[in-house]
Amino acid sequence: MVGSNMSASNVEHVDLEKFIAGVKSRNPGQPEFVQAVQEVSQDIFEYIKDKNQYHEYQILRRIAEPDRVVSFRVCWEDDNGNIRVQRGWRVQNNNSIGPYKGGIRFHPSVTESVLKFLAFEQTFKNSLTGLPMGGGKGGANFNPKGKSDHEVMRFCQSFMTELFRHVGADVDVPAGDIGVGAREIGYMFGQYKRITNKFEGVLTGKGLEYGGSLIRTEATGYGAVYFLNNMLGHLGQGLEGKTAVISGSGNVATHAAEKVTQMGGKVLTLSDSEGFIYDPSGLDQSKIDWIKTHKTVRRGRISEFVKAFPGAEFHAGKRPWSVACDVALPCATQNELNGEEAKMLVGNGCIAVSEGANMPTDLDGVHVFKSAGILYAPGKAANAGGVAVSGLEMSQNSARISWKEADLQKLLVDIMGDIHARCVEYGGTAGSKRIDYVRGANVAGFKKVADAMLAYGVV
Ligand code: NDP
Ligand code: 2IT
Repeated sequence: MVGSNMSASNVEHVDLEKFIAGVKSRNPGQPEFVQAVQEVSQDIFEYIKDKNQYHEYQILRRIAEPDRVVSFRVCWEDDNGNIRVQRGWRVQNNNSIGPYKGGIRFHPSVTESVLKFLAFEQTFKNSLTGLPMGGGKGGANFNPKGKSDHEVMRFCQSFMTELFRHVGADVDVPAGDIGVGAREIGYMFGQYKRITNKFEGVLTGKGLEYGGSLIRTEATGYGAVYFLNNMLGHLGQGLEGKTAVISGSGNVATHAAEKVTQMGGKVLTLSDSEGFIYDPSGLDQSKIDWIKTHKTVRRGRISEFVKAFPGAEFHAGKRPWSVACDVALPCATQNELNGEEAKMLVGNGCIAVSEGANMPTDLDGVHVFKSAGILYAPGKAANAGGVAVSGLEMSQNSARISWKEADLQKLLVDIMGDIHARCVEYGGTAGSKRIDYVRGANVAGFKKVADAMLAYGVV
């Protein structure tokens, strides 16, 4: 490590306030990115206050400046023959510990700020998994809702026709995220293979027929529940008999609901962008399967659940945080849980929150959870199971083999256990059982990347 042998120098240390002011002024109009950097900075400044080399080498400043942001035009033709133009991006945040790695999001709300925040978070998350992956994220302001299969295919092909020059199995390995699932990954992989004439592990979340890994689909949601169970276990409790409120009804939410149910909990809610469903009798596997098919095959709305299951209620335009519960899993999108809603959860007796989504709780909400002292796992720790199994997919692709389901299931459980242990190590306080999981995840995620950066010198 370069820095460890350095003598104290005259280099001036920037303080936290100046640092944040700098981030704000360099990134105007990018509130999500600023929020994500703010969320880690206090913990990192505290951790490095007596570690000169991190200051001298400007490590956090450099992690908070993406290696590069690529933006490109994506033209496609809709079914009526209209030419449509979208903007696509790939943010390559940091590749100090491995190739850039992170999902692709297709949603009308995608901006450079959103992708920069996601790529920044991904850098810490991927480090926490213990696997050799750097941080990246990409996407486009394309709305797949209401589009035909052929429209989605043409869009994905056009997107990859630009993206292919920036990615590769040892360079940058994208995957799915909001609006990008098995269908979109298939279309993008097909186009990459066609353009480059290479069959390589350039994407993860692939179909099992062409290099995908077992349990990748389930991994994020399952992992978030394993993390929740680990937090409860640290206090001598478990999920059995606990009520859970979950938001979202996509890949992460439905698999989180499935695992909570399997572990003896009762899932009361799921949601989409139009409102939430509340089922007082709990969502069993057959109801969860109905939602999975309804959302991913029929591409329907969650409101239709109450027609199929009349015991449930649909609350239009509302989020589920007013429903009393023991544990909550926000699994939809960023800033979907604010300070007021966090107070409502805590006031109604919620003892643990595990974030399946990325940055779903806003800064006020985080403050409420932390000051209430409840178990609170930030997304970069709790939802790391998805990218962890992506990392295992990369290993299988490199070795040209496929591992068995039972082995992968065990690896996922072990990786989530290791992340929990790292959070305990860096987020604990001597003489107390209480763990600051936010600090633990931030510091543990930072340390590995930072030490690799010190080894490289100034690059
Ligand atoms: P999906 O596209 O499968 O599902 C997204 C869900 O969130 C849908 O129910 C959608 O509702 C809802 N949603 C999306 N945007 C909004 C919004 N602006 N307001 C309200 N609801 C919204 O995505 P995923 O399940 O894959 O991703 C969910 C979250 O988990 C994201 O934050 C993602 O970054 C994160 N994540 C995903 C991983 C993965 O492996 N897929 C890994 C780690 C984190 P609607 O159908 O109405 O759009
Ligand atoms: O936010 C995330 O971790 C993901 N969308 C998954 C990334 C991946 O490369 O599997």
